[in-house]
Amino acid sequence: MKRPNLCHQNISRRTFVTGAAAGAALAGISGGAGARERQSVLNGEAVHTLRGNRFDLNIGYTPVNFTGRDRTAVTVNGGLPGPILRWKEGETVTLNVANHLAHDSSIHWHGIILPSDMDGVPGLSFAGIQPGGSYRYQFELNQSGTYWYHSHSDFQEQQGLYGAIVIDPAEPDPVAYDRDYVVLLSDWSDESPHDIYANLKAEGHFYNRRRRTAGDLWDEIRAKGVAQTWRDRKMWNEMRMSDRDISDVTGYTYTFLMNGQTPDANWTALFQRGEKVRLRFINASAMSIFDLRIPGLKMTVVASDGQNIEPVSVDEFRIGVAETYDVIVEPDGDSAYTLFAQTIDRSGFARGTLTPDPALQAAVPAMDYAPVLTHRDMGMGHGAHGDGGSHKMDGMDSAGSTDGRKDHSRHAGHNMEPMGGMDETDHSQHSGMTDSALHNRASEQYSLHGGRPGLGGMQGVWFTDALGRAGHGSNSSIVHLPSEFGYGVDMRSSMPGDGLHDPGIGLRDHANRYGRRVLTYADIRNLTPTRDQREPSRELQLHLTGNMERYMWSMDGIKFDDAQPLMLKFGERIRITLVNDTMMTHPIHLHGMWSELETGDGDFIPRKHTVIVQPGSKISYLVTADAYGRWAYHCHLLYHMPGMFREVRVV
Ligand SMILES: [Cu+2]
Repeated sequence: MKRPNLCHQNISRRTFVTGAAAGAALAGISGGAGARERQSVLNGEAVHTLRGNRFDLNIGYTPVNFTGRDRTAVTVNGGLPGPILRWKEGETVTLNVANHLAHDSSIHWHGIILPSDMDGVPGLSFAGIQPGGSYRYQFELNQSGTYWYHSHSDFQEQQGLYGAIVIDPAEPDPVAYDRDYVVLLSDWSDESPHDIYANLKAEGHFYNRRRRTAGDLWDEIRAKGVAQTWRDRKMWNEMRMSDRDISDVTGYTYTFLMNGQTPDANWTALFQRGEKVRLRFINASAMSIFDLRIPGLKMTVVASDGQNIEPVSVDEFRIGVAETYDVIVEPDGDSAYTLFAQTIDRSGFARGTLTPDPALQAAVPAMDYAPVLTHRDMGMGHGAHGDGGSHKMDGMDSAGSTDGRKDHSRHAGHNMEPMGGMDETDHSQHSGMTDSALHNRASEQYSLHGGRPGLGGMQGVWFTDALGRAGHGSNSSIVHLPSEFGYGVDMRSSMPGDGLHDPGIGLRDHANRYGRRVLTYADIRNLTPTRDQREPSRELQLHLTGNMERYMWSMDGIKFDDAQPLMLKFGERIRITLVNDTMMTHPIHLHGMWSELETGDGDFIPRKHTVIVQPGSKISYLVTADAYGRWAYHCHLLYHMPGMFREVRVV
């Protein structure tokens, strides 16, 4: 197998990260669409906007150069990203998509509620688009807001096949603004995605060059003493994990793009004095989670995943792969501002500029410190001791004051294996209940094989009794199925943390350390009342599982190829509780239906299409199964998707 050697390529890491050697990003624009406009930006490589209700989209190959090396991207109408599609709520759009690739292709309209055969997932909702073939998508738009589209075939998304969708509302927009920009974030690699995947399969840590050094060791000993340092190291080593596994694919191969521009190319947007500017952030990355801020500007978050929310003023927010956030900013008329999107592992950033004057740009800030994983990220519940800071593994990642976690003491059990070195920590809260005890208890109380007859076989744990109230999340026990005890699963969270109030790894102390208010899911409240006011009739507990060293990903320990579809009954209202039994942050996307995130207010439940599930944490949302057919349900990290995937079938 061909293994790329980054050293031989004579490209410095800096070149990758900032795109320092890049020339023009695109060789030319081709494709058959009619009238075009440009986003109002300065540098010539603007993303085109297509308006109307009939579109001709051509998937093809386009030469690009982001790092000084010529490469071939897979694009829509020759653009990376593809054109911005600007639609109008209430209209029916028709999209004729032609495939000029040598391979099958597809376009999935992410977050758009539509019939199953228009969803664009090969093998589930249609057959895919063959080379030289085309497919006519047609559907009615019953929503407004910021969305995006991307290929659902092979690894084409990593190669550039993505673009923004903006749907203007039929009713007057509740959000006031003077101009708006799409800000689409993505990750580009000069390596082929198949090589990246092969490298990860060969070694899960291939792109993680941040493993500890001798200098780190001495710092740690100074901070914690020899004994504690040794215990912590021993634990991580025995688990064959690295506490710096924040991202699998990093700035060592990625150049991070904003609207297709490298950090050095500096995508730039103009405003005039006194204007309110709406920025529509879309994370169209294959693998990169970003923390976004605009130094010097407060951001008022007005929409999440296309849905209007009660405005929240923040300094920083995390945007998972496939999520979208719309913010309003009111920049000072005389200053330029940097749009700064650093990756979750701080291995690189995307950057752009918002300015009243083409001659002005703002400083590019240094990246924040790189976080390390802690006990709480393994679902071991130490965060439940007040703010979690008392059990941090080093000084870098205390929980801050953001925590509103519940008492998890009744969710007993503590079974991280191998467990060497951990016994000295404070386990007073844990009863030490074993997994088999949990199994027995679960088997007594709940059916492991589907809560209702006639809805399929083995498909996770369903709870039907004493469910928590709609909007307030799960109160069910954590159950690890027997399928979670194979070699494909190297960690199980027995006391998963609260995925709602925690801003996430690397952001927990930003309020204290930098005075930044960071958005959490708990801050999000829908602008309009919850449509479906019913209580859930049953609850599915689904575990996100994996083995990092072997780079295997699954749900409930079962990879997609071996899994049964999750069967839902048309019209029913259910709760899905996701338990993250891994140390990575997974953005989970349900097609065809909304994921109504239970953030504590049953009357204003926010609707999302993609939900971040933090390491060692759980989170719940409600789903109304109002769309017949076969739907994809998966982690949106591209290289996790082959395994961490389920079919959801509404019958
Ligand atoms: Cu994942």
